[in-house]
Amino acid sequence: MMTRRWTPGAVAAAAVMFASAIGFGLDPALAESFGQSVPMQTGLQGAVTEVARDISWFYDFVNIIIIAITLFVLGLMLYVMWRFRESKHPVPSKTTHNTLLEVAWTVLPILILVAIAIPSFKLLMLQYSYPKPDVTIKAIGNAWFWEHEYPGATAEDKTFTVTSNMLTDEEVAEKVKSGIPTPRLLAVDNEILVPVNKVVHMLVTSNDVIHNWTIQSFGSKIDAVPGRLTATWFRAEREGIYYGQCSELCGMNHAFMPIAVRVVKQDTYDQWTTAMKAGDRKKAKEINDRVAMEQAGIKSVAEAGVTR
Ligand SMILES: [Cu+2]
Repeated sequence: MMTRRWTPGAVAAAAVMFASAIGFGLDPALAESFGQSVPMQTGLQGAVTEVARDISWFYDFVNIIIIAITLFVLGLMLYVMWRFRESKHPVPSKTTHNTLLEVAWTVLPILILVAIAIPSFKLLMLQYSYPKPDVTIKAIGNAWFWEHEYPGATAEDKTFTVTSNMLTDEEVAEKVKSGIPTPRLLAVDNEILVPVNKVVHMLVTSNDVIHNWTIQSFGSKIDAVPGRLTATWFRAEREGIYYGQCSELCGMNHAFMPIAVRVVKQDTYDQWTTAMKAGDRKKAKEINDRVAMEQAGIKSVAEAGVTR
């Protein structure tokens, strides 16, 4: 015999669905999830670019429409089941056509789709608008790590490359001990730095298979295709560390090739690029560690107890 009792699993699933339905954008604690997700998060990560803000708005807007339609259809079905039940309504109506109703259920969905299409195309135009860049970086996907090339304009203005590999659990533990927030599976050995409030063009390609360069808080996501150059842009308005992950299933270690972008003040960025161009990786690392500690609210190296 079939039982119709709610199992604990079904109750939990329903609770999660309900929480997701009402949870987006409402919990102020979740608004702080910039650059990475937090436990129990239901919406998108905090937006720090115009594109990401528009994506968040569009996500909420479409969700509201979806929930409204679902509730409307559910209500209609429950009403019909109750109103036309056999005991109350034994002789069914033979009505087959209703012009007004048919026009309504054709026109109304068209209007809803147009209401979705207008902001959707506006967002698409913004994503592909590519304002004049202040900084251009080339991201190269590899199985399974990212390289970021900062192209120099002249012979003196040297090109340099940052190779980022994910930190191991031991390396994460060591860095956490020094006080710098270091998330597992996201933190890398060499972060890339970009200046705050500046337009960055990210040219994206791959050395082997298709990867995808993504930073959710920037609203950036673009495929890295071998033999081709794709591009995304962002203008980060808030300093801090922003993580992303390869978002195209690329093979065995797909889950272990994170991207870490640190948004810093222009002068910090200039110091860092000068050190990198001079080939002084040690100094560049010190600048990177110092800004990481500052952004984590740690005053000095001594306070953090960083050992090198
Ligand atoms: Cu990949």
